[in-house]
Amino acid sequence: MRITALAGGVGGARFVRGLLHHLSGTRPGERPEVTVIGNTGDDITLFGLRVCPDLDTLLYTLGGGVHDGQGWGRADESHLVIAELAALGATPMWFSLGDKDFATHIYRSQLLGHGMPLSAVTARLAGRWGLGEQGVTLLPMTDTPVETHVVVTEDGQQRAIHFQEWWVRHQAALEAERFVVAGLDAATPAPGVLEAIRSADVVLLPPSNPVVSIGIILGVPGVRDALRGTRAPVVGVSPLVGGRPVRGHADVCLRTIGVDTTSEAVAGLYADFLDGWLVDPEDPMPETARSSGPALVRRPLLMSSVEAAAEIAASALELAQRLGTASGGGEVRP
Ligand code: FO1
Repeated sequence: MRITALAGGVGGARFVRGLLHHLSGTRPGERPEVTVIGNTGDDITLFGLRVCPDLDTLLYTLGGGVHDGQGWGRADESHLVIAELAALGATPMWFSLGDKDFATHIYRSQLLGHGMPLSAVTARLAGRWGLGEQGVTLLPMTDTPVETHVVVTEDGQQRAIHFQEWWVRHQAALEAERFVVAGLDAATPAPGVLEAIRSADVVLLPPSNPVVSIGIILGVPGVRDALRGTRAPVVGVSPLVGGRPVRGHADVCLRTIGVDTTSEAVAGLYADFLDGWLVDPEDPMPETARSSGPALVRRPLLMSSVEAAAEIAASALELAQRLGTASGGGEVRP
């Protein structure tokens, strides 16, 4: 069995960690292969180093090295390098990079500098974190540099700033006019991305940001068509609990693209390929949406622990199994 997930940073990583926890009960030899396609639109070059926040959050979370309180960066981190950079007067200082995290960016930048594609670099980093032993392949959505920028108005002047500056420095509080994703139209899916969608038994959309995480992956030419064409049931998990994102600024991102912060509206962004949709019990998504939209399952969606995330992932797989059986597909139970 092959499971493919599209993922952003913290929400995606916690969901996939829960999925792996759930699958760890599977008999040896029957363990599903999991391919994670990570968003690279958040990537940024800082101090001459290429930083890939979503890929790193996935690596650290799945590898057991993440700072769990933050959800990103390394556990037991020190900050000597950034302090020295500050003393030197280097900028920017609004993005906190720890020493162990710096090592990832130095190594990645060294390999990229030698001409290695990001997918191969990511595979090398995944080896460090033991992803292969867990049956996981982590793929960047593309090897081509893609960067999300946000057009903001400040003092009556419009300008584009990097997504990280908007998200981290301004906490998404600067009024955004629109997102501009440099390099996306010309990007090609990284090796294995389209195959992972086409040959999957189940495709999962974790509760990642639908605009600046999943939305960016869907914008890589060919990805959306592959999702429309796959024989696998596509099951998503709403990123909204109690009508709000659990963390991050998905509500602001949705407003910026003119979409309501509701599970129904988010499902609408995936309407052309979404087969099943998990929403929170109190979600106001109308039952009438069942007839026209994806199959709906209500269950608590707060990923308060690895076990809670595992149960959500199990529900997503159960729904996929029902949908696969209904459409005459094969057995998808792990
Ligand atoms: N998020 C913050 O809110 N503040 C930070 O200083 C910060 C630093 C950082 C460093 C490395 C990394 O991989 C992630 C980091 N993040 C930080 C999280 C991250 O930038 C965003 O949450 C995501 O890009 C949005 O998905």
